[in-house]
Order: sequence, then structure tokens, then C-alpha cells
Amino acid sequence: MVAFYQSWLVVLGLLAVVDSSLIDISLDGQLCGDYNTAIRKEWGELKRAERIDYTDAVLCMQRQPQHLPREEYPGVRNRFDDFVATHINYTLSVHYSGLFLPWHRHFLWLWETALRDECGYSGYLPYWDWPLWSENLKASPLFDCSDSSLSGDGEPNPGEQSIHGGTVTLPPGTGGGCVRCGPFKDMEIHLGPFDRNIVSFNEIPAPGFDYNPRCFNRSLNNFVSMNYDNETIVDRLLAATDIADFQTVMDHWPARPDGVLGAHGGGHFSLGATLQDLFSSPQDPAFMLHHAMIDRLWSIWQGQEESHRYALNGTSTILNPPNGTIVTLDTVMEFGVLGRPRSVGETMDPGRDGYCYSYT
Ligand SMILES: *[C@@H]1O[C@H](CO)[C@@H](O)[C@H](O)[C@H]1NC(C)=O
Ligand SMILES: *[C@@H]1O[C@H](CO)[C@@H](O)[C@H](O)[C@H]1NC(C)=O
Ligand SMILES: *[C@@H]1O[C@H](CO)[C@@H](O)[C@H](O)[C@H]1NC(C)=O
Ligand SMILES: *[C@@H]1O[C@H](CO)[C@@H](O)[C@H](O)[C@H]1NC(C)=O
Ligand SMILES: *[C@@H]1O[C@H](CO)[C@@H](O)[C@H](O)[C@H]1NC(C)=O
Ligand SMILES: [Cu+2]
Repeated sequence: MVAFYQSWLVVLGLLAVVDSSLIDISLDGQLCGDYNTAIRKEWGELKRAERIDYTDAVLCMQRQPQHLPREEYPGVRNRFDDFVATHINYTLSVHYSGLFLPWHRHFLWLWETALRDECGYSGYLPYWDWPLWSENLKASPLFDCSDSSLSGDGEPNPGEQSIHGGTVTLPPGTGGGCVRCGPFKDMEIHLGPFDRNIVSFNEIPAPGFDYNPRCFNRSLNNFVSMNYDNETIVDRLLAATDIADFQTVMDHWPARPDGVLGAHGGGHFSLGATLQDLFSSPQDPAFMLHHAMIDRLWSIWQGQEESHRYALNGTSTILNPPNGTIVTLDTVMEFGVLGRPRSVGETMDPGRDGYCYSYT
């Protein structure tokens, strides 16, 4: 009964902002209780053995057969690659758009579920709390290259270049070469690379789903993490006045439409080329933990006020072009072979049936 009354309160709040045809979406899920809520923890909070369980499960996914057909997706060689290819497939609608937060929330949940169901993982998805380690990535439990890390820097690469975008220049990081230590030592990646410039809003650019085996490289970059993923920016995100402001700080810092990076891009650019690739970035095992932090901050922000819970802003096309379709709670998102389509409305509350997770 308690759950019933609480969901009514939410529905009453919701009526103020959305049309009544959507009510059934919010009634769909009952609120979860403490007894069935998974807790996603910060990487450094996990015991050493728990961290190793996580990386073992990721490596296990790389040994499981893919579900996508090899003829159509030659670069997909294992189950881990199914996730990479699905991300590539929907990149042009789920980034810098109104679908960014909901689509990635569900993508993470599918990943966490697959680790548990297919690889016997008994924990939950950890997250990368950026400000904790932004001044020295190499010394963090995430990237110190110990057995209980997500591996660390790549080998030094004298060819590593600065990156210029908008009004900023990002100096090169400290690696740039292949990763040769930790759990993902000598790992091979198969998909991408994609050019940083988005050439079309409509089609997946070359190399599509081609098979392009090469090493997994990293270049740790404290300059980027200190300037784009520090405490000030996290506080600013949580103080966002509305969802449009939240999305701007997440993707455009300084928080203006012409801002470069933002906290989202900051995480991607602080680890080097593999994670920088807009399309194939899930090939870096840090991807899921970076996005878990994004999802965590969104869920904290959503919980601040009723008006935040179901707030959306943008279209279902990258960079929200004027002719994009406006995202609503009814917008359906696809996940290919990973799982059934979901409406945006179904993904708005981690504390309801269908999800039942929270963050420390
Ligand atoms: C965070 O980075 C911004 C620049 O992007 C800087 O102005 C601010 O002082 C930094 N905050 C901390 C706590 O280092
Ligand atoms: C690092 O990886 C990226 C993405 O796969 C690739 O484009 C780049 O050439 C690699 N760099 C080196 C030095 O191998
Ligand atoms: C998104 O927010 C911006 C800034 O508040 C506003 O101008 C725009 O109309 C909103 N778009 C949608 C689709 O709600
Ligand atoms: C939107 O406009 C772009 C060009 O600006 C065009 O390529 C695209 O097909 C249009 N999309 C739709 C859905 O009309
Ligand atoms: C890519 O999207 C199309 C259109 O929704 C779908 O038919 C196809 O199966 C998807 N492929 C992957 C790898 O998700
Ligand atoms: Cu993404």
C-alpha cells in the first residue's frame, strides 16, 4: 500500500508537466524497496577481490560468442563487441541529444545484467567518481595498472599530439601506445576507429562495422580531468536549474552552447584515443564506469525535486538539428540484440520496478 500511495504522489506531480495519455507509463513500475535495490559503488569503495570480479566478468564477456551475425557485422567477434556495435549503431541519435541520458541509462543496465546473467558476476556496476582522482589518474585505484584496476596508461608514444577544438587546446596525455599491464594488458579491439568530425547526421560513417583488429591504447591526461571533471563542475551539474542546463554542463564546458567537452567529454578525453571515439568508445572498459557516474549524477539531480524527475530536453538526433523529432516520455529507444525497445518514460526512475538500483 505504501508503494501505491507513493506512486500516486509522483503521478500527481507528473500531471502538471505531461499530458494525461502518459499516466500509465509512470504507473508501470512500483517503487522498489531496500530489500530489492542494488547498490552501485564507487570503484575505490569495492574490495580488491570485488574489483577483480568485475574485470574478470568483462574478460568473460570477451570470450562469449556474439549474438550479432558475423556477415553483417564482421568487426563483432564476441559478446563484448555486441555492446560496442549497438552503441555504434545508435550513436547518431543518442549523443548530444534528448536521448543521451535515458539511452545510456538503459545501455548500462543491459550491460550489468549481462555480466550477471551470462558471466556469473555477483556484484553491480561500479562507477568512476571523477573528482576523487582527477589530479592524478595514474595513482588512482582505477588506473594504477594493478591487478585490481581497469589497467592504466598506455606505453609512451612520442607521436601523441595536442588536440584543438573550439577555443581550447588539450595537451597530449602521458601514454598513447598500447596498454601493457593490468587486467586488460594486450587486449585487442575490433571496431572503429571513427573520425572525430561528424560528417553526417543520417548515416553511420566508415568504417561502420568493419573488422579492424588493433591494440587497446590509452593516454592518461590529468590536464583534461582537472579542468573538465573536477569538484566545481560536479557541483555545478547538481545545481543545474533545469534539464537543459544539466545537459549543457554535461556536454559543453564552459556551460555555454559553444563550450567544449563538459564533464561527459572530459572523462572521454582524459583516457586517450580509444575512449575518445564517439562511436566505438565502449571498447575501453572504463566506458561503463564513466557513464555510471553520469547516470549517478543525473539520478541525484532527478531526485532533488518532482519537476526534475520526468524532465526532458532535446530531439532524437545528434546535436538537436531544427528538424529533429522532440523527445517525450513516449519516444521509443532501440537496443538491437541487447534487449527489447524501451520508452523513455520507462527509464526515468532507477528506483522503480524494471530497474531497482541506486548509487552510493
Ligand atoms: C575546475 O576547473 C575549472 C576550469 O574548468 C576551474 O575554473 C575551477 O577552479 C576548478 N575547480 C577545482 C576545484 O579545481
Ligand atoms: C590508438 O587508438 C586509436 C583508436 O583505436 C587509433 O585511432 C590510434 O591510431 C591508436 N594510436 C596508436 C599510436 O596506436
Ligand atoms: C530545450 O531547452 C531550451 C533551453 O531552455 C529551450 O529553448 C528549448 O525549447 C527546449 N527544447 C525542447 C524540445 O524542450
Ligand atoms: C534534416 O535536415 C538534414 C539537413 O539539414 C537532412 O539531411 C535530413 O534528412 C533532415 N531530416 C529529416 C528527418 O527530415
Ligand atoms: C541498427 O539499427 C537498425 C535500425 O533500428 C536495426 O535494424 C539493426 O538491427 C541495428 N543493429 C545493431 C547492431 O544494433
Ligand atoms: Cu555513448
